[in-house]
Amino acid sequence: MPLLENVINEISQERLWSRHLQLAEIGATPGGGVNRQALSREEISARQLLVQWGSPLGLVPYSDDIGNLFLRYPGKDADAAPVVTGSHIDTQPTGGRFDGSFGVLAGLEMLEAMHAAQFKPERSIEIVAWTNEEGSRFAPGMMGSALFRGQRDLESTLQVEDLAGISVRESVAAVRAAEPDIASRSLGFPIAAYVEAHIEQGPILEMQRKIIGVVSGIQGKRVFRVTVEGEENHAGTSPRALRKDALVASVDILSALHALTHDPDDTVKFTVGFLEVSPNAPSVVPSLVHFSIDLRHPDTEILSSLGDAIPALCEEHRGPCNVQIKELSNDPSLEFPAAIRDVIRDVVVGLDIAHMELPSAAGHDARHLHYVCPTGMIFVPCAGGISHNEAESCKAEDLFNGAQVLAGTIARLADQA
Ligand code: HGY
Ligand code: MN
Ligand code: MN
Repeated sequence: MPLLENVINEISQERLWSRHLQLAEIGATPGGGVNRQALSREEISARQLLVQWGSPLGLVPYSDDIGNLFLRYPGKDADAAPVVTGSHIDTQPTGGRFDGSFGVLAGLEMLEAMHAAQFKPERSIEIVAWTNEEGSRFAPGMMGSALFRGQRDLESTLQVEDLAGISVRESVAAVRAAEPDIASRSLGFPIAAYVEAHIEQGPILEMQRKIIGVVSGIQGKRVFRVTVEGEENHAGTSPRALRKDALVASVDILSALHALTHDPDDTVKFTVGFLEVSPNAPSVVPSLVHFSIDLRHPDTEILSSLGDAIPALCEEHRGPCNVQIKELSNDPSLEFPAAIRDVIRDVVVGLDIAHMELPSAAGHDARHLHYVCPTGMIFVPCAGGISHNEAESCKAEDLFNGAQVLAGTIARLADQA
């Protein structure tokens, strides 16, 4: 039996499933989901578990200045640029057990199978857990992969703080201090190819009764933070005509933004997921409101024109308050190269698994790796397309099929000189 088939046949559905459940214990929420924030104590424990699982396979762990975690499976040619796969292990506060985790655990399962089959590819293979993909504790998300690509500046990123005033710098230092045996490596290195396995986080595969998605690309996304500044005053005595009510102004601004971004075919995705009112006291006129804007569209031109209209609209509806808008990220739509999509599709056809090609409406670290090396993604279904929700769920056999396709794809790419 050819070595590649050996590898595929060594993939274990039970081991892959049980590792998802074990990893999900770290940061488990009472509602059955996971809250494992970027660079948190929970993520430190999750990293230690991954390194522990990789140790019997001889995987060598590395980390870099932003805390990206890599586990290296040596190939025949130590100097050749490696093939990399992975995703993230940080989650949303009410996250699920599979978003991100599947991509890292499928990569680990692939290396278990390669080790069992004594498969030693030309190129080394590395699995990666990128730092802060979700962007819920520190904004914006995808910090680790954006820095790896060189799209963000390390110093300014390290200064970003969470709501408790803890900086990325302090948090990365705490993570690295907790893992003295993990060697440091510089930020960024040549990669031959990157393939990320992920749950779809949408309903299409399930509706079309397909198991594997060959991902065609990722829609564009712009992230803003808006601050509306008014004046605190007494709720009983201050005349409304003289008030500088930051919440009233924010409501006007948000109504205008919803009108701007409403479209009949529901392609524009506009979300205000975070809103903070200060001093947030029932009898005080709000003086300060912070809110987030997450804007997405598959057409980069439309994304540009809608995003560019936001500052003027905020200005127009601010009333007697001041408003500041800060854009944190602006990433265009992208299409993955056919060369990678063709390899994934060949492997899926060879395994005779029901598949289809589809775009990703969700963002992924693969978006940044796309500018570093030939990149692609493999999707598996999740129930009802539900994600960023504790109820997120998948079938063990779908994860198993996804891991098999990933193993076949990475093995092919890593064996190319
Ligand atoms: O927001 C996203 O698209 C990703 O799931 N973090
Ligand atoms: Mn994800
Ligand atoms: Mn996510």
